[in-house]
Amino acid sequence: MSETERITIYAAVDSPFPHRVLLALEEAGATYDTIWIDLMDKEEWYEQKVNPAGGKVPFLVYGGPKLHPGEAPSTDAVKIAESRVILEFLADIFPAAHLLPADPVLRARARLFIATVDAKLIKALVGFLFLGAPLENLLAVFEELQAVLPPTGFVVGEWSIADASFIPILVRVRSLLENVLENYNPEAAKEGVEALRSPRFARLQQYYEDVMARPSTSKTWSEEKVNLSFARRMDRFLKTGIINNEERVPVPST
Ligand SMILES: N[C@@H](CCC(=O)N[C@@H](CS)C(=O)NCC(=O)O)C(=O)O
Repeated sequence: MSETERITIYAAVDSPFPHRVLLALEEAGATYDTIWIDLMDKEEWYEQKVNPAGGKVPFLVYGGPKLHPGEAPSTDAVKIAESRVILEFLADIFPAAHLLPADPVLRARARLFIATVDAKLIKALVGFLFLGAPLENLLAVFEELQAVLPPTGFVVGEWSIADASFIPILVRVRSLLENVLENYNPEAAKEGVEALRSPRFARLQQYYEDVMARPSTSKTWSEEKVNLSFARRMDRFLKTGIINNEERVPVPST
């Protein structure tokens, strides 16, 4: 398989999972096409023709001709779901980009970090935003992740797919607390902003500055669009109890 196969990534602006893949593609200096999916108004063709296993994003197509919205990828193209799997695939097909370090110990650390983000951070975030879980649960996971950061640099020193897994959530949480959540839960928003700026999170603040200075972040982080989209999702949630296409809670009575 050559590195010159066409890459198409199906992404949604509000989801952190495709954002992971976009970051890694930018870091690899890859040429790729993005097809944007609106998860709040998802068109049938996506699940029917592209990703029949749940219609989730991200979804990567490797090979085949140029794709347009509504088209099915060619049968001989490689098709990969799950952001973690896609990140590893990109590390494999772009070895010169060092998206994973060569040292087996650092590789293991990167993978463990990703596993922790997936197992704990996402759950704590959904719990805080939609299920009434305390902000402190989310902060505690940030603290746990901060504790494994080296004194300087990225998760395992050089930027890696471990950073790709974490950055989309970190930048979303910061921005939602600062810009959007005050309209829904002003006390928690204020508390969260203050906490993340406090000495408790000094290392994470430095990490955030380093991340924001990275061209891959500025090219892929659509802050305004993400915040607008989150507000749409939150308004729907308050009316219907729908968190996403898999989770729904009873609408709180007023
Ligand atoms: N474990 C998956 C999670 C992907 C996922 O849950 N994507 C959500 C968006 S956050 C999705 O596409 N949901 C389909 C929908 O909302 O219709 C990954 O890492 O790629």
